[in-house]
Amino acid sequence: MTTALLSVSDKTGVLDFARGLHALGVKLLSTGGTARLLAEAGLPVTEVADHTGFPEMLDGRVKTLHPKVHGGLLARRDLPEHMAALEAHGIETIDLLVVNLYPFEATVAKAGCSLEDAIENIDIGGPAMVRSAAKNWADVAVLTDASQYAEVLEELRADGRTRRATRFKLSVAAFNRISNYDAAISDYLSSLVDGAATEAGAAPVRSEFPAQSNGRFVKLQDLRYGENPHQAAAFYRDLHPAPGSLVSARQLQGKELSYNNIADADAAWECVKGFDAAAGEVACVIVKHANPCGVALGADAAGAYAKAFQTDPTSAFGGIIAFNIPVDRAAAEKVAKQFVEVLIAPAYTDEALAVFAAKANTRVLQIPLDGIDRRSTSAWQRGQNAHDVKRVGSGLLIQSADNHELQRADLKVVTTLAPSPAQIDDLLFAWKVGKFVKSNAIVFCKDGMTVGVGAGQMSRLDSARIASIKAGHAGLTLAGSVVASDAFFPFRDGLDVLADAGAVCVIQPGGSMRDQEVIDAANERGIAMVFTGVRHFRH
Ligand code: 93A
Repeated sequence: MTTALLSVSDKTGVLDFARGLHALGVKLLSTGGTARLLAEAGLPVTEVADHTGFPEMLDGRVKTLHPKVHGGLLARRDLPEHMAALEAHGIETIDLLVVNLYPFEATVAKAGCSLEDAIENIDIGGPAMVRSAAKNWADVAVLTDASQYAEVLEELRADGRTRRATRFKLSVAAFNRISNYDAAISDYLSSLVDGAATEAGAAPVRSEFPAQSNGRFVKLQDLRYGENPHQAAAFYRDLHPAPGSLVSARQLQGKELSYNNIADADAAWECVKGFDAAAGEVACVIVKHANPCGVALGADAAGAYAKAFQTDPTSAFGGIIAFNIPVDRAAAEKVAKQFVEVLIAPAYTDEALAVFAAKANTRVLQIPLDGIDRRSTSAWQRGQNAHDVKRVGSGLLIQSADNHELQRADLKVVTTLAPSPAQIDDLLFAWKVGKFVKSNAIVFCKDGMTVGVGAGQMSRLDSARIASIKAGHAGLTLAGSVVASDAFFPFRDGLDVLADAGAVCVIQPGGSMRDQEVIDAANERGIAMVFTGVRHFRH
């Protein structure tokens, strides 16, 4: 090991790393700002400009784009012709490269970032060096993140050089980094609406659906199989996941998560997260085959679970259970009485964990919710996806996610009878649950719990019938219940099924050609009905 070149925008940890290199007798080359930092700390450092004999120019746009840099990085040490060419041109080898790039992603993430600012933050020389070093990984170690400093220093201290496997790993990480960097630039530029017409200093107008999208994912784990055993599968996360999302789950115990476990856990978690425990909405959601089969609010976790379980004890067997508050011993003891596939909560008491320790197969997941800001205008900060994606043939359907939150003031009473304040609470609860039930969705509720769920039918009428049959099987009465329908009633027959079952209030979007027929039916049957003006299809 003879020479290292350091050129970093984010200077975190670089001084200690450079000190370590110096102590091992490594010669340090560096660009302007980085060189200054090292020199001020008393380290002997040669500026790249002095090394190449060519000054930094064009406001730093050309700093390291020189054959003395790229030749030193790219020459194959095992080829005599390469080494002879270096010799002939007076070029020294560079064996270690430390680069992190101009902060393009952070710059364009700032509100009001101008096009000029974005463009100036496109790093050219950095990625060029990273590519050269990463291509020549057999001889050169390339570090693109401060988290890599410690391991490399340790290897150098141990035997004066980095391990081949480490250099390969660093090269892969380097190509991933510049690929993600270029994707961020391409995504940003592709999102500009008439970018060339942007006024000097102004923030360009950006489209939510760019002309090209380079969605990036990082593998979290391989899965044993997919939805069925003959399908292979893996679990990936977004490059920058939102706080409080399933991908940040820590598995505290239990068998390996399966593909279906993850899909169901996401449905349960997204539904329970919709309730704000800090505002008194302590909730429990039980999911089976991607549909909620029991949702309830309670005074505490145990209370919410007991109610949610009552909705459909048969389906709850082997279900996925999610809470939006920490699980304590009382809740754990109740839950542990039946077979649970996956349990999810923001935290667990030690006593609760001790209860599950006896149930070795139950997968216990912990997902902190503290990073979420419910009042933020950014979906990401609220812990929600901004977009929803579905695969179709060789294409993708992308839409903004269904993040609509209905407010009390949005409700329009359309019947002679109006719901009482307590009934409105239940209607809003039913509506929130209905958003997570596959269409056609019919959700009967009473006293902050679901009492009958009809999901995924091809006709609304059948969903209504199924919800009422299931309530009967669970021994629950629907007399005095409220109902949410995720979309309008095309005819009065669906409403008649709800009335026959005992419902007294209905919440639905409205907007059917036959709204008047349905309103008349509600008045005739003594039902209070409110329109939301918004529907929640979920397929
Ligand atoms: O403007 S550049 O695209 N042109 C270059 O030749 C160049 N060489 C290194 N940017 C260039 N860099 C970048 O400068 C590095 O990727 C690093 O982010 C930054 C470090 O500059 P300084 O050491 O002056 O703070």
